[in-house]
Amino acid sequence: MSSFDAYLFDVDGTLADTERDGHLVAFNQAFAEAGLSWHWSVELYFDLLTVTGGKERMLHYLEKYDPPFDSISVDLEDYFASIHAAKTDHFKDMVDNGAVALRPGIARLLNEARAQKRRLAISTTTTYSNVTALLSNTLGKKSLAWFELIAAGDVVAKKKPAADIYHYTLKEMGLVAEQCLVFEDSRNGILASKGANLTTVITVNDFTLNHDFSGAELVVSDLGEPNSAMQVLGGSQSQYFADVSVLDVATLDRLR
Ligand code: XBP
Ligand code: MG
Repeated sequence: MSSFDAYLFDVDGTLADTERDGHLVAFNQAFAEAGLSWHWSVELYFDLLTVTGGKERMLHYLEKYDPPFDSISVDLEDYFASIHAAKTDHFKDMVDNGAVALRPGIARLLNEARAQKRRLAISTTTTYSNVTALLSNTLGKKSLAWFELIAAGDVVAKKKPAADIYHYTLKEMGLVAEQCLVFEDSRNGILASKGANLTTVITVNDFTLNHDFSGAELVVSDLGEPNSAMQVLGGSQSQYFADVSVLDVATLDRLR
């Protein structure tokens, strides 16, 4: 059987459930500090997450919800960039204080993949420093070197659902699509990965459970741990995983 040469990981919702207890809290802290009366609820954030990228999400909120805003005269791009920088600091502080844990099976699979010489990369919309904070605080600083590439945030012009971040990752690593397996958690994520013709495993979470994952080869609850089986929820190749309770390097190669 052939095997995947590289695993490409999304971050938010895939490596960790960062949104509700991380990004959302950080956005609200940054709004309050900036003197804005904005406060995003979990329900509202669920809707706002359809737009990827924190700066883009704030602009979308302003345009769609018309919230109180008396800074009309400011350059919106600069203004949101400064709020976003403060939000990023808050997010990193939370991660540094252990507010976010890796999802089931992530550390296990990363270790197995390294032991079996699979190449690893991150392909994400989130800000670069959020990724390094998350990895350092969950897997240790040394884990940054496990990833050949951390492709993040504004490194590409168009964020997910555009496929740019995956095209960028393939080009930087000298890979073709057939060699890679992607891990994503959302509709925007699979649109991006499939836009680059990449085989994709979806691990759902509370925010994305009901998303349309058409095109995914495998949709699961999580990667599973020996003491906590994952559930297969769908995907075009799901029939090959009926006997599987933990996704590891060997079982994932069934997708190749
Ligand atoms: C993640 C995002 C990010 C995060 C917040 O999407 O869209 O915007 O919500 O991080 P994906 P930033 O998981 O598909 O990569 O504020 O740094 O953008
Ligand atoms: Mg995601």
